[in-house]
Amino acid sequence: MQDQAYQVFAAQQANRGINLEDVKSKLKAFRVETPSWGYADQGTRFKTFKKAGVPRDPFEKLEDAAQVHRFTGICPSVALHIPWDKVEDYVALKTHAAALGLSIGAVNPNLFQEDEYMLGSVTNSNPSIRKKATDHLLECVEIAKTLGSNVLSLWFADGTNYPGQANIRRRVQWMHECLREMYAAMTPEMRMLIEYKFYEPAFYHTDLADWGMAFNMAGKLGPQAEVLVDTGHHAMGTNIEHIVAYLLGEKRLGGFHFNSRKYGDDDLIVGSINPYELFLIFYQILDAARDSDAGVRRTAENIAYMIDQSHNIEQKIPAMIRSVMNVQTQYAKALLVNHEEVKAAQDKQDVLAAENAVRSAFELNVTPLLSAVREEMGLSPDPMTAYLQSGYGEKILARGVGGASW
Ligand code: RM4
Ligand code: MN
Ligand code: MN
Repeated sequence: MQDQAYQVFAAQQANRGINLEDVKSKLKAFRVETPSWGYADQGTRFKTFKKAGVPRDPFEKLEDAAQVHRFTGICPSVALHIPWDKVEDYVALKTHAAALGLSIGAVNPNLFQEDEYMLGSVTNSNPSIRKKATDHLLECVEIAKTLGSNVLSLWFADGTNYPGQANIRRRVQWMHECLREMYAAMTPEMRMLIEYKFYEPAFYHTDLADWGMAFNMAGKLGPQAEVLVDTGHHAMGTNIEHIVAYLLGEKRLGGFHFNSRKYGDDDLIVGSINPYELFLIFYQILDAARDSDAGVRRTAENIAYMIDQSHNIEQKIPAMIRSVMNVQTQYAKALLVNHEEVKAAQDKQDVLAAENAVRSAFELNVTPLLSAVREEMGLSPDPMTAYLQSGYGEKILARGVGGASW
């Protein structure tokens, strides 16, 4: 049955002028990183519901992440948040990851948990608090070195709640000073990814509120600093794929945090709200991967794809698998855009044909394609069912209630 569906699909794609072998090899090479904190208990500002089976420490978070990789085959790295994932012995953590077939991905310094940071971390008017924040950033560079990670991913909760609360221009300078020190400590292989968000926890202004501010900060720091786009960090109605295209054109797009949002920074399962947006993001990236400028192509090929999600009410491992599958589905659809067809329509200034060339790829059913790719990778064609039937979800119940929060 599956084979027949695949044959029909393959014939259809040959007719559309798509090189399916190329599509399949890109799907096999695609990787997306999962976040350690997505396996922990998380909540809203009202309540964190405690679940049975939640990992109790970073070692167990990696064990859960290994399950996502085992069934999807495309998630071999895990992002850490420090100090949420602080351990005595990072070499032991790295060894544990390797034994599970994983590596440590982005190291995320956390500058929003301690009382001193209430009025800012790297932007605090108190120099000793800025020093403490900078020391933490430097500590994270060292941890990344020990873990063999080359990505430092920065998000700052810094901002103010009221007009006049602080000097906005001065705060940006302070942030720049701290980040300059961190940048100088990085090895030449390391990348600093700078994330922006327009509100929350601060409600009047955020020091890095949008892509332009992150872009400007990255530009001031140097070529190893790039912008990270978290899909949940924009005002309603923002055209995220436009931001993506612009950053690609400027060779400053470093990575993504994928998640879905309906209203705010909701951190819902990727692709659960607006899968078309995700598809259009991938369309822009794949278009840039064909650019005549080698630098743009290189940027498009070096994007760090990550999930940044929190699970308040759902089971965490299957929720992560669902997100990974949804990302893969939209990537697969975007790989089926016929760029020559789009280009021909653009050259003729045929608006309807151009829009149709893009949208029609989104409307294709890629299930036969993904099933075939997974089988060729030695995986179950249906990772979700395979996980649910594996017994892992039941086995971890023995951990009891009261695992790690965040
Ligand atoms: C923030 C931001 C960061 C993430 C934290 C947990 O809103 O998205 O990337 O590390 O949440
Ligand atoms: Mn994020
Ligand atoms: Mn967020």
